[in-house]
Amino acid sequence: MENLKKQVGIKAAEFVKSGMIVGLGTGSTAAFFVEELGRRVREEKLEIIGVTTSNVTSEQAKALGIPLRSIDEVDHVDLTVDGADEIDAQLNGIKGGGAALLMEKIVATYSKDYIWIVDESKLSEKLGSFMVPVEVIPYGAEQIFRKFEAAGYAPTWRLTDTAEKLLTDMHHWIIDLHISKISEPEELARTLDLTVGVVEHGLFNNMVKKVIVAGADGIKIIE
Ligand code: ABF
Repeated sequence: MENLKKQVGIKAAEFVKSGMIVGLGTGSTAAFFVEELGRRVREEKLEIIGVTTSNVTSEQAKALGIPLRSIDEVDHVDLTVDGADEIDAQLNGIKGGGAALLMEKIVATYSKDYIWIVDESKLSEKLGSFMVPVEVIPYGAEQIFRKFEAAGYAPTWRLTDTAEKLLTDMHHWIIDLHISKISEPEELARTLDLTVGVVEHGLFNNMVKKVIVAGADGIKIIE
């Protein structure tokens, strides 16, 4: 599996040209993309500006010598490459398994081009095999949790290894929804968007432009 992730990470780096402002995704697959960019910066003198989607990715980019700016220090992002947890046949996706969904969605929003890199295990006919992360403000979060229970979303708190509520890079909590089949992801997204106290959620509908998938029979690009 790691080899498939590495393949798509390197493949996606081919879309990066000198002079680009590049959104750097989070997760184990995106880490291969960032690593390849670092190699090209070092060995090919690739000139790019990176825009991070998490503290973890910032640390990786800094260690690789990739210049970084915050999203507010650039006019736009030319290309963002990121991982995903599940993608349906319409290229709607679930992200946030890595608890970085808020910064990832912000950077994706200001990106002219947007690519996901995944191994084939992430592809589903319909979303729902992976939980839907929902980032919430701590004050009132318990009320939201009860609302989700009543709605039949089978919510669970995103916890640390020591069973504490995980605090995201932007200092919020995450409630994960376990909804087995999501036939209308845009309807669910609207419901979540209208829930007071929800900052953002991991449904990335109609956002990605291209998905690079590595599988047993090689790499394919879906767009
Ligand atoms: C990140 O990539 C997250 O949104 C998503 O959860 C994760 C997928 O991680 P991996 O590539 O390690 O499967 O963007």
